[in-house]
Amino acid sequence: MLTLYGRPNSLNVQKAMWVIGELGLAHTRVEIGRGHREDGGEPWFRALNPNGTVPVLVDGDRVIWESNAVVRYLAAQYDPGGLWPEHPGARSETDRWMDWQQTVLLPSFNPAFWQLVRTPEAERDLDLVRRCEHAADRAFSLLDQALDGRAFVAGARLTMGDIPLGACAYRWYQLAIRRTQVHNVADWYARLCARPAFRDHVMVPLS
Ligand SMILES: N[C@@H](CCC(=O)N[C@@H](CS)C(=O)NCC(=O)O)C(=O)O
Repeated sequence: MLTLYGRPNSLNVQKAMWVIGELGLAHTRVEIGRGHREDGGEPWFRALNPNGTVPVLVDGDRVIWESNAVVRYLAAQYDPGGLWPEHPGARSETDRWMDWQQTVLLPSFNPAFWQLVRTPEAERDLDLVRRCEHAADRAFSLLDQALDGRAFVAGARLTMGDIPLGACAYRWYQLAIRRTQVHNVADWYARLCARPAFRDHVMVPLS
């Protein structure tokens, strides 16, 4: 039995829950987050993840933190040949998008999310939001090119590479910002929205 620690409106928790939902894995989700890191974390939780952040996955005596590591673990352990491409070359085509999500895509618009969703209206930095619009447009345009002629980011079927990207795309489409037209991304996003596990675990209210 898997135990997943995290709150449902956390982007990083959503990645893990989406995979759990896709694969129909038996699990318990323990509600935790928002306050743990800021408070320094409770000792029992810090013992699981010294960062004090969610998600944390416990599978038997194994503890995994960092959301993309959780996604990789679940894919490799429970869906080899599916979400987890077996061939190293094919796997690199999914892997690179997971790293790109953390290093390029999320930083491009995450400050806008914090301004528009987590900051009181009177204190918002709208110049920062405008800068994020441009950065996110550039990042999603790059993804748009990669999705040209492909149903999913690594080819014809959903792989773990789509998971972090899809969770980010939901946020980007929800934010009250200006967005460039990216038709391949829109088509891919529609395919994700047709998946029950995506709807159940990613398409939830932002705040
Ligand atoms: N790089 C980490 C980031 C984890 C992270 O920052 N998680 C946030 C939620 S998305 C968190 O734990 N925030 C504090 C909290 O919710 O108490 C990952 O991908 O897992």
